[in-house]
Amino acid sequence: LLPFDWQDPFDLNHQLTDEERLVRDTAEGYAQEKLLPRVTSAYLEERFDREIMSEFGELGLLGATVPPEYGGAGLGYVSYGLIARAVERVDSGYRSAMSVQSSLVMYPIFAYGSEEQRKKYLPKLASGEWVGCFGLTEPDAGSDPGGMRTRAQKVDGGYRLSGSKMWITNSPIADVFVVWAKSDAHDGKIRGFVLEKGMAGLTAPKIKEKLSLRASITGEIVMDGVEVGKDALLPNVEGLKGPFGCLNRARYGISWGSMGAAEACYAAARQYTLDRKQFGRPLAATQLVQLKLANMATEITLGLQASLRVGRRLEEGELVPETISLVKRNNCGKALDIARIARDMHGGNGISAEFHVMRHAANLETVNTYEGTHDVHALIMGRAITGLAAF
Ligand code: TGC
Ligand code: FAD
Repeated sequence: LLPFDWQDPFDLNHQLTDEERLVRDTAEGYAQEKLLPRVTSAYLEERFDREIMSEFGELGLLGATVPPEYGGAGLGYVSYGLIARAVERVDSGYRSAMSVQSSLVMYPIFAYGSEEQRKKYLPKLASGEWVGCFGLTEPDAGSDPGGMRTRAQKVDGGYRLSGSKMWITNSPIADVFVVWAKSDAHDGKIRGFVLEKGMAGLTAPKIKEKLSLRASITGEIVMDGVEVGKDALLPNVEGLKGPFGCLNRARYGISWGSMGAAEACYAAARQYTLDRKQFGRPLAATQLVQLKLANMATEITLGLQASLRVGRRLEEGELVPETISLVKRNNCGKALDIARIARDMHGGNGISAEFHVMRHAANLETVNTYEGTHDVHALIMGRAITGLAAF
């Protein structure tokens, strides 16, 4: 009989390849040694340290699935998920910076871009020399991105973009902007454009005073008649399947990442309740605390196993978007519950930045909302289950 491993009951470790274990250990080592020591001050001061992108790049953590000829690491989707899990074990905001760059900026340029666009942008995004952002959401179009107002008009030699995007991760520090607009030159269909910092009419003001994801920088993208050449258009996709194709990858990564945050909260709650004595015994010796820890271990184990399954299917070329909704929704919702309960188990100390759990809980409020809210993913599944769209 093997002993029960409280950190890995289903032996996920041995379901990984040697390469995946190496990627995991590299990402975990970096996250614990370099990210954890600075996260509290970054969070309290609402600051994203730009050099983190260069550090990610040096370690090959950006665009992990992009082929090496474009600067990526050429890894599989499980490795990508393991990176997200390691980084989000420290902070969801740091994982956001990584996943936007990898899945929402590098992926569309790789999958939908011209050869010139790939060569121009991907190596510098992979190294972290350039930071990217992804503009889909607008002030009046969040869950329903088909209602976007941003327009691209045909002009001599290219396009003129007008409109604004809201709640955009990385935008105030971005060099490269992947934005989605309805294009008059393409029968009003949604098309992707790559914009660059410094273009006339393009600004990206920071959104201040967030109470969640404070170590991630978020902003608007304001396009006031930004004129771009024809070469700014992503030539190989049109319609909402363009942005959704990127979101599939990012949502899948978030399913791993949110479990990393949950694991951090579970481990913290376990240690805290072992150390803390009330009524003459450790809190961990009480039935209610053990029930909570058992529930956490169960949800994390099942959630990770589900993400692994979806990752393996992606690697086999099987992409069923509703299964990605299933794991994104389940894992984010469960991680948020776990973080809130871990906060409670820490008592008063639980509200202190020093113990990390409340920061995770506050972050996971955003993670449960972005990339499709918890309820929108239920509706995506509901449509597939019933054949009826209830949005
Ligand atoms: P619908 O009619 O369902 O689809 C329109 C077209 O898109 C295709 N499609 C997909 N293609 C690939 N993958 C998917 N997952 C797809 N889902 C849909 C579909 O086949 C169709 O193609 P075609 O060729 O027939 O035109 O579209 P709808 O307008 O009814 O959409 C409904 C809904 C709810 C599914 C969708 O709008 C939705 O998912 N809303 C949520 C919006 C969202 O997730 N926004 C995320 C913004 S980015 C972000 O949050 C980044 S945070 C990053 C960070 O910091 O980590
Ligand atoms: P709404 O769509 O207005 O939803 C409000 C509420 O109504 C939710 O509870 C929702 O579930 C519910 N609801 C909506 N439609 C229905 C329905 N049909 N039936 C029942 N309930 C419904 N976007 C980007 O494009 N790029 C980014 O980089 C990015 N980064 C983000 C970073 C942060 C910190 C945050 C907070 C958001 C970010 N987003 C980004 C935006 C994010 O994707 C949206 O906030 C999200 O998709 C929800 O849209 P909304 O905020 O407009 O909410």
